[in-house]
Amino acid sequence: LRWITAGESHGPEISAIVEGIPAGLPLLAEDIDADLARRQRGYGRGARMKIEQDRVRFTAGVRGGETLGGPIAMVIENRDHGNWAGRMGAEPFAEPPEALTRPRPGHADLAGGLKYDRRDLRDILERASARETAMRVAVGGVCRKLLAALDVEVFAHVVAIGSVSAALAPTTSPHELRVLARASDLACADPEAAEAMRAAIRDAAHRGDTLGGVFEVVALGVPPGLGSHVQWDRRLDGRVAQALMSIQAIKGVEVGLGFEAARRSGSGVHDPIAYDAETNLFIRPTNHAGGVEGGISNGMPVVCRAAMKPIATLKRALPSIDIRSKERFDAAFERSDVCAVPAASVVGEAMVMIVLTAALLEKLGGDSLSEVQRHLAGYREQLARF
Ligand code: EPS
Repeated sequence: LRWITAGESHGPEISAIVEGIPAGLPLLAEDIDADLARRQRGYGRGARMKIEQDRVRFTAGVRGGETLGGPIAMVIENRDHGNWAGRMGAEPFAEPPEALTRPRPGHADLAGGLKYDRRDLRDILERASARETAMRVAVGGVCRKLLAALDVEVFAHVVAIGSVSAALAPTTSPHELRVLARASDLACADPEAAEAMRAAIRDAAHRGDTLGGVFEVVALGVPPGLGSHVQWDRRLDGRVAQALMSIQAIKGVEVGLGFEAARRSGSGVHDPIAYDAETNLFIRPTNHAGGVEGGISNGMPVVCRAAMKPIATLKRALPSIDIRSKERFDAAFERSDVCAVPAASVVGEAMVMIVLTAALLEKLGGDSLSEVQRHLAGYREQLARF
């Protein structure tokens, strides 16, 4: 599976190409649009999301509602582009737009300007923007369709915003978690915590500040044997960690117990192995490993978490230096989200779906959906005979 995105936040559109999805997968734009809409929602989002109405348009790789096996090309229109006439087009400017020379702390502005030698920092921030994550969600949406056809389901939920954490009973089933999270405007399965989170977001907004948080991604139905111990870049947990860490504003990733495992002794960490004679499958009473051992999925749900820093665009700006005058200023503020953790959780879901789709296709092979499904059935038979 190969994929790549293109596009600037206020350019005409953002786009993606994904190659390696087998032929014969039923795929409609509306399947993707449902995820795009979820990414746009969430308590704490800013004014830009009132302008955009993300919808995907397939421009290659899909015919009559089914994939063809070739590269799938998709575009999403940036409705805000209309407000950037003369400033964001590909043609030479009739009149040079005012250069953005004041880098915002916490953004790519300064590091990117230095690296690419751009004196108008808009050339950096337009691509660094989290607008790009809409396209990741579109690619993830294509993967969701394939995963569903292979009985794999992935969902995310928010477990913390700022200093408020969700308290979830250990008996909460993954199904309940998913339903509760979907019903919440914060993607949080604990309604009481969600109320406190909303208050914390309102409080941050009043103070001209922003908030980060933590979300968890859970993948159900993942067969054992995805990823490999034999080489560093084939380890499934390493691939999931890179995928999550690559999301704008993510500063930490955990798999299973994560950092908590370092505080416990071994007997409180490793999951005992049991056997279910009815299904002929090995089972685990606990899942501290988060479904991955030795870099290989072990048949338990894959569970990982990502920590998002607070949005770097602050109403009460932090000190910075104008790159032209070298003088100190307090950054100008236009608009921003106060908290985008619920949106990031939808992006995290997409990134994990992309990694699992790639790993499944590597394990199973196949050029058509029916061939991949046949290979999975054969592999499951092999597992039951082990
Ligand atoms: C973003 C800044 C804001 C966000 C944007 C990401 O956009 P603007 O600068 O136009 O107000 O709204 O997020 C999206 C557009 C989106 O679709 O998620 C940033 O600097 O990363």
